Amino acid sequence: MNACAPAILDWNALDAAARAAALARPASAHDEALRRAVARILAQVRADGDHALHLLTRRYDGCELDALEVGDDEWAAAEAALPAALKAAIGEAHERIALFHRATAPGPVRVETAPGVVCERVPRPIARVGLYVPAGSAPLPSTALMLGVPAQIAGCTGIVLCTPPRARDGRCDEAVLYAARLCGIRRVFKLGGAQAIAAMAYGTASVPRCDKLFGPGNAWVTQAKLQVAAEPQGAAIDMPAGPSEVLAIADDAADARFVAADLLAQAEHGPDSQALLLSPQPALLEAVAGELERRCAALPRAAIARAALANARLIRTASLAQAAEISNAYAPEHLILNVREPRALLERIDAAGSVFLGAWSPESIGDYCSGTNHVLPTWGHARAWSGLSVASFQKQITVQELSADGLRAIGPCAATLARAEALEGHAAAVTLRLAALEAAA
Ligand code: HSO
Ligand code: ZN
Repeated sequence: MNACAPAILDWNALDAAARAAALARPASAHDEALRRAVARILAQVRADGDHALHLLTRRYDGCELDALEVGDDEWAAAEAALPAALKAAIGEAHERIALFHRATAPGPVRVETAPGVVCERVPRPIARVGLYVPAGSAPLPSTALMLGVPAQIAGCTGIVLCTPPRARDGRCDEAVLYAARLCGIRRVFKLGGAQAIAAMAYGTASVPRCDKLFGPGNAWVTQAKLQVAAEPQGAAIDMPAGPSEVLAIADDAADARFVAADLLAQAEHGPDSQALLLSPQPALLEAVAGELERRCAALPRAAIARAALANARLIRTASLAQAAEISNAYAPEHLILNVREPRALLERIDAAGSVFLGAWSPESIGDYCSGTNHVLPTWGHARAWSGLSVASFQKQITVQELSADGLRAIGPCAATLARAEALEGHAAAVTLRLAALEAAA
């Protein structure tokens, strides 16, 4: 009774339908009722601005706010209240995240594609960005770093952060504020849910309008982001998001306690988060099932973890190569390769948000402080999307400059193509200049 560990499946004994079921994500929460409820909130904020925000915050967050924006007093109180060890850990994580994100930031590129023809690509920051930091079951200061650091490095000038206020005192989580300030963020609003997304997408008297919205959130937040992004002139969004997920591949060298701990770390995120384990080793699968059983109840969030483990799968594969194939089909947000030769297996991986190699690289480290970003594509979107990076906060503008010789060299190519498309005006913009050059020669 109350079992935590899911049954062990043998992949090669499953038919196509059972295989599809084994890799199925939990049903999407985006039903029609949610869609309509979110549309109503968006319309309300668009029409009534701050007034609607106060009303919705009273209804959904259970608090009455004097001001929507975090003021000087609250900033100072947050800094004073935070334990020194937590401040140091946030500072240390900030440094490594910044180090990795600076190193992977796109720089300008310049290529001379023909003599006298220079093509360039220059990055420019997205001016106004809106960051959402959830606080549903617990506030996530690490998410403030994962959004704030790349925004700061990209050079975004107008950075706004929304995070829900606490019902008990109408304040924001102190660690989220501290992390935001480390990233140079000065404007934080006590807003959560669809109303926060509406405020940043449309702008109100208090909240500046943003060009692109970032960050994870619950089904309401995600639905709100999808709706504003679909509007003509609507704010852009970082990526379609779903519940968090991990897929681990382990061999006989793996310590079952470590593997189970990684699955449980995922499971405690939320009842809808997913954890999968693939292994050719029946003994390892059995041992992990035993560990899940033993450890799950001890977690403070055991009820959440237990619910999530109901969606978990322990799957026996014929080989590690087959496990890699299955993983590619699933395209997990996080992929843990807890095997003897993780680099060799990585060669076979072509779809995953972030990969953790070997016995000593738990996902928790990437969640907080190795340096990589933890805002990653879920729900199979890793087949086509990447996690957040500095590039997500920039546009890449291309530039070209031709000398007279350059135009002489490649103008005829353009004119021929223009005529093939029956676009004489295009051809003339080139041939007129070529004629002028010839006349001057
Ligand atoms: N695993 C989450 C991020 C997170 N974990 C925040 C702990 N705090 C999605 O990548
Ligand atoms: Zn996590």
